[in-house]
Amino acid sequence: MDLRPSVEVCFTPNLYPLHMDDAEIVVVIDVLRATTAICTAFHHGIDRVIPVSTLEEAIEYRNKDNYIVAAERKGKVVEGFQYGNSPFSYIDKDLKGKTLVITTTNGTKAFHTAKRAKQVVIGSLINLDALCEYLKEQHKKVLLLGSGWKNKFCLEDTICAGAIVDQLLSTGNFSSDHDSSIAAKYLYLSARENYFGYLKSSSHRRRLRDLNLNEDIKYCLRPNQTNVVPVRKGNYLIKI
Ligand code: 3SL
Repeated sequence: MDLRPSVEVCFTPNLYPLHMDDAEIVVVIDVLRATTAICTAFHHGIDRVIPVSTLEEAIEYRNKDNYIVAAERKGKVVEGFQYGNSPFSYIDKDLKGKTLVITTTNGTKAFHTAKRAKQVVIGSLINLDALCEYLKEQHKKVLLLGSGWKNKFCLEDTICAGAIVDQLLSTGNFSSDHDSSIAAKYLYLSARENYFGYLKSSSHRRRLRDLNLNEDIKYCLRPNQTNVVPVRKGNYLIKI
C-alpha cells in the first residue's frame, strides 16, 4: 500500500464531487485570469481577498472604506464596477491595507465549489514554484481544481495543474492514481516550451484575444513572477 499523499487533478468544478475525497488541500486554478489576478494583487500589497460568486454579493461591499470591488463577466469589467479581472489593474496601485472583493465568471465560483475542503490555496503559473514548495512542506493529499469555462474543460488550467503534478511527483514523496493527473502532466510537458503558442487555438485565449487582451494572456502565462501563496482563512484569502 502506497502511504504517500496523492496529487490529483479535477478538470472542472462540476467533477469536484467525484474527486473531493482525494483532497486535504484544494488548489484552485484559473490561469486566465482570476487566480493570476489574485496573486498579482497580493504581490502588489493587497491585505485580503474575498472571492464572491455573485454580482449581488460584490455590490454589498461597493461603498465601504478600504474595499476594492471587482467584477468580471464575459471577460469584461461589469458596468458600475471600477475593477475587473485584469492583473494589470492591480499593479502600481495603492493597495496597502485594503481588501479586494472579486467575482469572476469561473474562478471565484471554483473557489466556492471547494468550500468544504479543509484547506484551500490559490494556484497560477505566476506563483508556480512558491506554491509547489508550500505543497511539498504540507505533505498532505493535494487536489488541483481547474476552474474551466462554465464547467467545460480548459487547457490552460490543466497545463498549470500538470506543472504542479510534475513538480510534486518528481520529489518521490507524492503518488498519483488518476488518469486526469497523468493527462495533465503530459499536456504540461508538451506545452512547457511555449505556453502562448501552445494555447493559440484554445477557447479562452481566443476569447481574450478578441477583447484585445493579448498582453494579459502573456502576463498570465509567464511563470514565477511572485512568491505569494494565497491561502483561505475563514471566507477570505490572505497570503502566507
Ligand atoms: O472565468 C473567470 O473566472 C475569469 O478569469 C475569466 S476572464 O479571464 O476574466 O475572462
